[in-house]
Amino acid sequence: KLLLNQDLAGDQILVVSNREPYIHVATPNGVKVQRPASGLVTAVEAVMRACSGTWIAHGAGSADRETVDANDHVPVPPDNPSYTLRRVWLSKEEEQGYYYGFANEGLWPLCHIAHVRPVFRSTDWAEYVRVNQRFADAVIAEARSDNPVVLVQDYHFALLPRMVRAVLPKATIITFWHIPWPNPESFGICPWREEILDGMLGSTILGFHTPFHRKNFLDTVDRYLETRIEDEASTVSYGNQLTQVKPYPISIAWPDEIPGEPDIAACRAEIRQSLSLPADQLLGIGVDRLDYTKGIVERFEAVERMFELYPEMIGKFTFVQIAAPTRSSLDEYQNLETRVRGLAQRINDRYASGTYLPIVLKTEHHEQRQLRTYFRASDVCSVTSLHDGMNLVAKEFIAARDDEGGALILSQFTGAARELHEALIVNPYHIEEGAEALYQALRMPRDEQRERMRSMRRRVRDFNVYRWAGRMLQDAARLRQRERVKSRI
Ligand code: ADQ
Repeated sequence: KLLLNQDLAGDQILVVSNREPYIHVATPNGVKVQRPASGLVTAVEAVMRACSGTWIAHGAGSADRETVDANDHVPVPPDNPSYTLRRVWLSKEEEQGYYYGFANEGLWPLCHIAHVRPVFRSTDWAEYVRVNQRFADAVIAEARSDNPVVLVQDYHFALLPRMVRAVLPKATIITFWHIPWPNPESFGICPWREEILDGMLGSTILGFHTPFHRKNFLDTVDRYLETRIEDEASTVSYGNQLTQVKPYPISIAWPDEIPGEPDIAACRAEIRQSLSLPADQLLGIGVDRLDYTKGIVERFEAVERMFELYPEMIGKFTFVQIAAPTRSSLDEYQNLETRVRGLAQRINDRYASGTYLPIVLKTEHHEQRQLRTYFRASDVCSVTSLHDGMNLVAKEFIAARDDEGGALILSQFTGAARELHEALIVNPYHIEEGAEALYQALRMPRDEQRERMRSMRRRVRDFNVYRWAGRMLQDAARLRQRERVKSRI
């Protein structure tokens, strides 16, 4: 699944991410370990299992805080340990300022153009700097040599590459930015734009999902820093440091055949029964974190508009939205939840009758297995992000459809839309277009579904998450090899 490049064999690999690959939760029977549903964890864990490195993460709410050893080294996976988990324990103030404040009220809306105003507070920035330094110190403490391979994940750690570089100049630092990168004007409103760019350019390799985000980043660097950019070689030269900036589109682990999994007909029957819907009900599905970038309001408005335009769908079509609560302590997220609930209620008040509900809203986290059953049971999956780095839900829906059935509606503002051309591509801000796409999807002939799904399945299977990790590591190995040869001359 993942061929670790020979040239990296024996090298130490350190991962830094905000979230842990294993969450320790308290239960009546003691501390139990949960695996979060995340594409990143699947991909990066494959690397860690192959090379037995160390994964450094924020131990948010972990129940084993009191019981870990003084250095906090936990062997994982619990059933068959092959690498080490090391937590950085943050205080309430640090978590508030670094995670909720600067990362999620500042950088998140800054990078996603979703017309939510970023909030920049000096106090949050101070915590962000401090926490990046704490994680950088952890990397440095864990390094067994002067040139480990460090995999830095996401917008929580923009400053860390430079901080690690200052102490370990020979380290190979690969930073992957999981969210979009905006144009220079938009990014320019950040009061600490130069510091962020300088921090990121401490990386050896900097990865984005799409060539478009990569280009925005290079334009931003060009605007605000004194650098030399070689577009063809994909490098930024800044001070005496060279950074390769490249697109690495993320994906999912293509699922193995699941023994005993109910077939599509059984999934369709199970979900319709559980929702008290008739066996032939048309079903739409949306799965997201309850985040304002995901376009859930626009998705519901498109459903409502379809009912206005095509009243024959009233009673026949139900849309199920599974929305996992996220960052719920922030005002923007509470406001969104109120709006989403209000809109679902309004549409239901307008069109419900008897036991029929046009919109079913489930605001809970679901197991991956349950999501897969919903994907298999649905006629259409709707991904209408206002802006999204990639969007893995679109790929999970495709992977779940081994019958080559179902239709995918996909926002043109997702990274996924750059690969999945056979989806029904929509502008989520254009409600009429969304309504028409939904109507088209629900009436799509089986042959057309098959044709579109078949080529999307082939693409997601071939460009899976192991390919994502493998390509980055391969580039790192090539650069390390070059350095080794140079140092021998
Ligand atoms: P996210 O914004 O979280 O990721 P996405 O790529 O869709 O967006 O991944 C979400 C994951 O969470 C999926 O695996 C999905 O199945 C799961 N999930 C969503 N709702 C759930 C629910 N109710 N219950 C259980 N699981 C749920 C960020 C970027 C994306 C980028 C990824 C990976 O914003 O653009 O694709 O990182 O780089």
